[in-house]
Amino acid sequence: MTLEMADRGHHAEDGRRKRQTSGPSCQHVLCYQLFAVFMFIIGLVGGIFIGMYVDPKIDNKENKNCPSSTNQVINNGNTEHVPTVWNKSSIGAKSGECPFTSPVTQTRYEDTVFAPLTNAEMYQAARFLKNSGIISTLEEPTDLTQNFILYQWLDVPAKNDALNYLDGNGEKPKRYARVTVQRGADLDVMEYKVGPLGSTSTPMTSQAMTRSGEIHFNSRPYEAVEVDIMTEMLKPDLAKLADLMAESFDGIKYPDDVSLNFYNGPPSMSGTTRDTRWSIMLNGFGYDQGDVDLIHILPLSGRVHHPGTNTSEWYAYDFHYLNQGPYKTARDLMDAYKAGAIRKVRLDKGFRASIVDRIFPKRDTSKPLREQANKQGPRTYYPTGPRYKIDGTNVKWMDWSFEISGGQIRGPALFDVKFKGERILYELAVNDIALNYATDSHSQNNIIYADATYGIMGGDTPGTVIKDIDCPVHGSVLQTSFWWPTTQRAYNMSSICVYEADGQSALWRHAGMGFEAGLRNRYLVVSVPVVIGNYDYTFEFHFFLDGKIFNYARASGYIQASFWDRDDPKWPDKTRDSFGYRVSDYMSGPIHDHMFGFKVDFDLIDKNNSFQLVNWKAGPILEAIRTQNASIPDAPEYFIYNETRYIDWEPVQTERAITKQAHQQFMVVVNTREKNKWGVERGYVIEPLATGSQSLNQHPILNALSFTKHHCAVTKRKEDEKTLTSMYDVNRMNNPQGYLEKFIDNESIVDDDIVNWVTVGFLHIPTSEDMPMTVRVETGFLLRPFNFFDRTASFDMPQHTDTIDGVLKESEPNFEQCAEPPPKYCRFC
Ligand SMILES: *[C@@H]1O[C@H](CO)[C@@H](O)[C@H](O)[C@H]1NC(C)=O
Ligand SMILES: *[C@@H]1O[C@H](CO)[C@@H](O)[C@H](O)[C@H]1NC(C)=O
Ligand SMILES: *[C@@H]1O[C@H](CO)[C@@H](O)[C@H](O)[C@H]1NC(C)=O
Ligand SMILES: *[C@@H]1O[C@H](CO)[C@@H](O)[C@H](O)[C@H]1NC(C)=O
Ligand SMILES: *[C@@H]1O[C@H](CO)[C@@H](O)[C@H](O)[C@H]1NC(C)=O
Ligand SMILES: *[C@@H]1O[C@H](CO)[C@@H](O)[C@H](O)[C@H]1NC(C)=O
Ligand SMILES: *[C@@H]1O[C@H](CO)[C@@H](O)[C@H](O)[C@H]1NC(C)=O
Ligand SMILES: [Cu+2]
Repeated sequence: MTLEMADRGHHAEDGRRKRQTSGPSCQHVLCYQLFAVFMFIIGLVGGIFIGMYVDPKIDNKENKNCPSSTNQVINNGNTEHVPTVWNKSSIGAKSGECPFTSPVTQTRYEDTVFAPLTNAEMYQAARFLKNSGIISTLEEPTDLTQNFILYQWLDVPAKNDALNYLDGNGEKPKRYARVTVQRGADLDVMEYKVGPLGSTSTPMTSQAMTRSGEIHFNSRPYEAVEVDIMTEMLKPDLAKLADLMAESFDGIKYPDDVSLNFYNGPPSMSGTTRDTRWSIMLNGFGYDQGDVDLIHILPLSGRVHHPGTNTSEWYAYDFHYLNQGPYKTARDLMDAYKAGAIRKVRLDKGFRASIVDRIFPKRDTSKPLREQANKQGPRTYYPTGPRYKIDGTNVKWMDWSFEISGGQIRGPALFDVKFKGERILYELAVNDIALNYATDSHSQNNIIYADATYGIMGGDTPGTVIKDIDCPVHGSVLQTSFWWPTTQRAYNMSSICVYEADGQSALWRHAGMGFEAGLRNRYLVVSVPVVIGNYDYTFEFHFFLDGKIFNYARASGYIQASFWDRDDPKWPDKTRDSFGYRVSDYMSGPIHDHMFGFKVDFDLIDKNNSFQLVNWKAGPILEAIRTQNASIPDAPEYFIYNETRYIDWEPVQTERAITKQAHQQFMVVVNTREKNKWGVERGYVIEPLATGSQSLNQHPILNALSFTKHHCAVTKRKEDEKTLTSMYDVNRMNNPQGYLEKFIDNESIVDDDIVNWVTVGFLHIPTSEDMPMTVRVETGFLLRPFNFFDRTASFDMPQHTDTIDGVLKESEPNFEQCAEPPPKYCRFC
């Protein structure tokens, strides 16, 4: 569900890279002035965000607003006071705002080894590349033959270097940028490692990480310059079709009412040429040129042949109207249309005017309020202030500690995840999201997106965290930066929210006859909402008190619809076709999947781990017993049934992909040299939540995006096998070069540094409930201690225990009634 680019008629703009792509009109000064104002406002709002939630000084000032500091009652585990937790007479009592001490002790990122690149670092790298002649411009590129920066992200230090530093003796790794450069002059894309960044005595260098010509120019991600040229190029053709558009599509005027979409279909199979499908769609809401829904796609489409940089060799062809074609030229299509040689469609009059009412996400005022819906719902707050600390990008909470990282291409990542002083993971990272659509449409069948080709945390909107909706008022917002190729500038966005959540249910409980005990489930959340065109994904990492980590991938946003041709004679059932349901007036919801690929690099205690499948089986008693001792002659007499369940251990010796789980398999990572008190190998189990699987067998996607075939693949960790896809492979699927399957080549993974590549996803059959908006679908996986501790790790927490004799009473720390600070933020004011 990614929209690469949408030309907004005369306000051409890249819809996917909202506010990023210059269209022809964006070359007008006014457009940039507006943009500058916009970015200024973002700066201001961003500033307010930082001020409120990150800057400790301002937080202190806010503390002065608290009526008195005696408000801050923190019981440090002493249980001599009877807790007032359930003092009913005090509930509802008027009191001051809750005490709040900012959890953010340091806002500087650059001191951290894994921190995402900052704006300043991106500029430093860009200036260096300009000065060394590797890029030809630091201004907005206007010509395809220029060499300019596409994207930048942190070049994560080699693991050995990072560990040597983290674990005590090594030198602190310096920070480097990984920079992709589109080289129109050389007809390729290059990647450079640029640094060290910051002020160091070491002179900066740029090291080419790819060979010249290795990444073909035509397998590059889409960018604005070519989109603008294609848009301009299509203008005369579309002008010829103006009557057809007006007649068919409720009187629309070209270009004012129409946007152009260029889809990644992908643009090439070989990576050496470039052809892009386009279609038109109705303009959306009128708030910002970049606001697009992908619902109103109209059945007028075609292709552009646009390899290389010599645009005089580019041409438009393959025109289709209502899936009828191909017509070589717009003129041919118009002639056939005028001659009545083809079937026509006519949208109902007034349809266009109803778009905002039908799909803009506002309350449906034609419906009465539900009973009591005019009251505020339950809310959570920190009665004694935050219990986590954020130092730059280092987060600490309840004996957990980790580094927040990530970049604009691959999305969020966490490094050096430790619990109770022991390392659990070296890296836990989102790597890619793959989607593949099926629908009966010339422009949209087989659309394939690999979102890392465009950027997962890459600046579709400047502030993706929506306070009080996906991030509590008291949550801490961290900013990350992205590089926008269109202006060759870096921008901040409020992209990460950290907060402690109240699960409002028991993490564990037992109520006996003479006692009751339990622990309320509270957990730390790192929430990263990203916007990729029409779709929103929220990645959440949840850290639990007992050592579990839940990883979620959630989806919401607009579906990418397809035109529903109600008069298409080939479909007998007018409510559905082979690829989906009719979901609205002229919309069909194309089936597709969302497959999320994660990198999970466990370092349980130390780097060298092993992988086991604990197979959950069933069979005759004797068979079960003989899996452990083959010389047992007979089954013991006391088993009452002949069939039993049993488990069977399979140490996996060499790299392996787990694709179809024939029986239930527990995927366990262990450190075979580390045993718990009971002599058992200490481990963690990887448990996918409900997940869809790849159903394709021969499709070209299966190489480039081979991670979609597996639930999990385990490979030996290598510095040159950093991510599970190459960001160029989806544009050269017949010749992929950096895909997961290549890593699986029978190397030993016993007691070695290993990586688990975990894939989870959902299969999406859009229904009418996806209109106007897909309502939160989720999947994910759980990392759970598996004999890692001698006993449950959460029993060191203050908890609730109450015995009938009154002798043993334990409770959570005391607190005094206080008021949640009111929301104080506003993005657009
Ligand atoms: C309960 O709250 C009331 C009002 O704040 C206070 O007077 C009373 O002492 C409290 N009781 C206990 C047991 O803490
Ligand atoms: C965000 O932008 C401001 C102003 O340009 C800058 O001072 C700050 O360092 C930026 N933050 C990051 C994370 O780059
Ligand atoms: C671009 O293509 C045209 C048409 O094939 C050709 O005449 C021209 O020489 C080409 N220009 C360059 C710079 O190669
Ligand atoms: C249990 O089942 C196995 C396999 O079907 C069979 O060989 C064996 O005789 C059975 N044993 C008993 C005690 O029924
Ligand atoms: C298997 O079980 C038999 C019978 O109890 C026992 O004698 C033998 O030592 C066991 N084998 C192993 C390898 O433990
Ligand atoms: C993998 O390696 C093992 C032992 O190292 C060997 O026996 C096996 O034949 C190899 N398999 C393949 C497919 O190369
Ligand atoms: C981990 O395994 C590698 C490869 O077998 C070995 O060279 C290294 O010494 C081991 N490291 C530790 C900490 O055991
Ligand atoms: Cu979907």
